[in-house]
Amino acid sequence: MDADTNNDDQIDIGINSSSSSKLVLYSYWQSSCSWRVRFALKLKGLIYEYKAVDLSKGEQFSPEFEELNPLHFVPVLVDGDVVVSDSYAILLYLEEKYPQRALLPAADPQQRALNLQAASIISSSMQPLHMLSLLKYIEDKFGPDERLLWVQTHIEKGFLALEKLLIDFAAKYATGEDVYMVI
Ligand SMILES: N[C@@H](CCC(=O)N[C@@H](CS)C(=O)NCC(=O)O)C(=O)O
Repeated sequence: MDADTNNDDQIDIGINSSSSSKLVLYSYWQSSCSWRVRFALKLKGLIYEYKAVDLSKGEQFSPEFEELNPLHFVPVLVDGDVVVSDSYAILLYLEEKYPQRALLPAADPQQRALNLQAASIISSSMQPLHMLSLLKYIEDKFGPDERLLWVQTHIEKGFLALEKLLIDFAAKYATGEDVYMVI
């Protein structure tokens, strides 16, 4: 059974979390921003409840979800009383709160910066430029051809920048021999 297609699933993905608070992830199966967070939760062996927000049905605009994120975007992570939206912020929150299986290399500032920079390129300079609502806006205003051109231009620009950034560091994984924030 695919967890992504089901509301309110309790997903046990590893060892118990170090906190007694319950982690809840609001996500959508096609959301790459949410995949990042799910990878991090998995690496850290954290148990969480998965709540599907069906972006195709506009569930991100429900009053309940708006309370969590007025921008109407997934992912949102709820950890007890703490609510964090935006995948980059969630990754940094998880790293601080649950330090097991680090997402950033501890001893090497350059490697840390490399991971943060690559993660930021993806989450700020690439993905938001082809999010659902923006693409709909472009298509409505300028038509489907412009939408495709827009997506291709920005994805290509981002990957060229990433390639240049990582070329001297990439090994088994994007930034070296280990899995960190950027795989
Ligand atoms: N910078 C945000 C971007 C969030 C975002 O774009 N989320 C998309 C899914 S990957 C979304 O909810 N889109 C809904 C929409 O565009 O209406 C992050 O990394 O979390």
